[in-house]
Amino acid sequence: MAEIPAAPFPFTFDPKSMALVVIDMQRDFAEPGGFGASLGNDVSRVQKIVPTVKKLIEGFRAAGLPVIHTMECHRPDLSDLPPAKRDRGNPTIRIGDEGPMGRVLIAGEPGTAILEELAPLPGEIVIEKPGKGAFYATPFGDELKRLGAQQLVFAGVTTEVCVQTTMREANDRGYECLLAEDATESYFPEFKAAALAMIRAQGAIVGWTATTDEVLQGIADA
Ligand code: TIU
Repeated sequence: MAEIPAAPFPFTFDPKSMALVVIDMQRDFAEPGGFGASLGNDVSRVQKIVPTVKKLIEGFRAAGLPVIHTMECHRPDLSDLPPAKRDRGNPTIRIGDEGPMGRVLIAGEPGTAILEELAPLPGEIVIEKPGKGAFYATPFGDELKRLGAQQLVFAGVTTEVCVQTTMREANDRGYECLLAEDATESYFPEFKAAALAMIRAQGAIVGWTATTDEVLQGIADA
């Protein structure tokens, strides 16, 4: 078994069962005029982690390890969008409405796409998910089983919403989860700090955290 110097204690892994999961690095969360901005958020915070996420993705690819991408999005007919989700809060534009980058969070629209710098390569798994967690109403769990993945490294946005929800879902299903702390971001710095702390509290109750360089070094040494 190989090791990454993580918190709250080293994360041991078998390279044969390791995969990277990049959560929702979509234009809708990172660019003005998208869903994240419609909720009143400063999306420039998400832009800042793009080079680090890219480095992590490229490290996994170079090591021949799987990279899985997720996208929060809905069908054009909104059949997978509960009214409770669409009608929540007071956004400037709602999911499904026409915005500056096409219909907000709708599959196939320009704003829903993964950022060009982080685009999936042909053959990489892309999971379209209607919820915050990646397991709900998707083939994510089946794809992980098909890959034989047991240890998952997470990156993406936002730390306390889709990343944390997916990590908790994965943890309950028996996966060991490590969050790359500099390759994830929140619109709220205090929420990111709290999410990292609660993930690794109580002896890694949800999982581990480490920097991108620590993850990549651990993989290189394996
Ligand atoms: N991907 C994800 O986290 N979806 C969100 O809606 N996040 C917010 O923080 N709003």
